[in-house]
Amino acid sequence: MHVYLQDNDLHEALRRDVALGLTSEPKTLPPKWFYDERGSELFDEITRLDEYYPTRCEREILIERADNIARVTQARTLVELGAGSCEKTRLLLGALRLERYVPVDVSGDYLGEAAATIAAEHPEVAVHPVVADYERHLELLPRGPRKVVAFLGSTIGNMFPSERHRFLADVRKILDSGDFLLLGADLVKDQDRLVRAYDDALGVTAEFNRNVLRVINQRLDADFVPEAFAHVALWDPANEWIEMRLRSLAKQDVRIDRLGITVHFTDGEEVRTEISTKFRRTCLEEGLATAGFTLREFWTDPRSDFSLVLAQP
Ligand code: AVJ
Repeated sequence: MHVYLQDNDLHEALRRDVALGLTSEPKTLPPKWFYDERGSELFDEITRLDEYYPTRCEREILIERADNIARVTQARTLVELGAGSCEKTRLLLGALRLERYVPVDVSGDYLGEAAATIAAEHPEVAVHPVVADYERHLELLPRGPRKVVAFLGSTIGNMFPSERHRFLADVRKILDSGDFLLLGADLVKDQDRLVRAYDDALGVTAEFNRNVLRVINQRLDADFVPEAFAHVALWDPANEWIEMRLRSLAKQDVRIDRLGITVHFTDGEEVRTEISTKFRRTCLEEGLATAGFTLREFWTDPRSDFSLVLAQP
């Protein structure tokens, strides 16, 4: 396993993000810190909720189009950014005739194990897991011809437009002619369905949202009371994104020992914890073109809830 990112780098990044985010006006926390062990379990639970359609839709498209992807790309190497449990890739590995699979994730905790499982299932494929941050280490990833870089699950929706454009341009730089980008992107739809997907009846997403406070408690010795914050999910029609927030249910002070700071919250004050952008085909096509890509395929599920895009340099 190649490790470009140490636990200590992550710790420093968390310190920076929390120090900056909680002293800003309005307060913010980046969504990448949801995913400790508990957070990853909660996200897993989210993907099985009735209201949360994206994972099911994307899986359906991947199954339906796997042979298509194999034919168009003739892929030899698959680089998967944010691979996590490598679950989605399993759907592709049967169809693609790969020489090499490179799952990339910021956390090596599950990556090694997931990669070993894939390697055992596909002895013909060389599996090279890489612990790296795809917003920083793209140029360190293995090159080689006939490569597909996959970025699935609509994680691209968590980036602000400027971050997204930079990210796509960076991916473009590591692709050569004959390579492809395979992108999962959630689509704009009825507002009520969108909000329900991020504010489910069982309250799993609410727990997932509050989990970032538990992560800060554990790693930075803070004394957040997660129950003292309400989960908020709202649709921003101008930006066409869902915004998740944590709303302080009272006036309160929170001590963050390892940063040596105390953060004050007014009653009702909100912390933005995530944006989840929903896309339209035209916007995706334009964004890809700006980054130097041509859209080659645009597949959706039958309801057009979610899209799987194949783009080339
Ligand atoms: C996997 C990051 C794309 O934005 O829909 C699920 C995360 N947040 N419910 C998303 C998430 C709230 C998810 N991503």
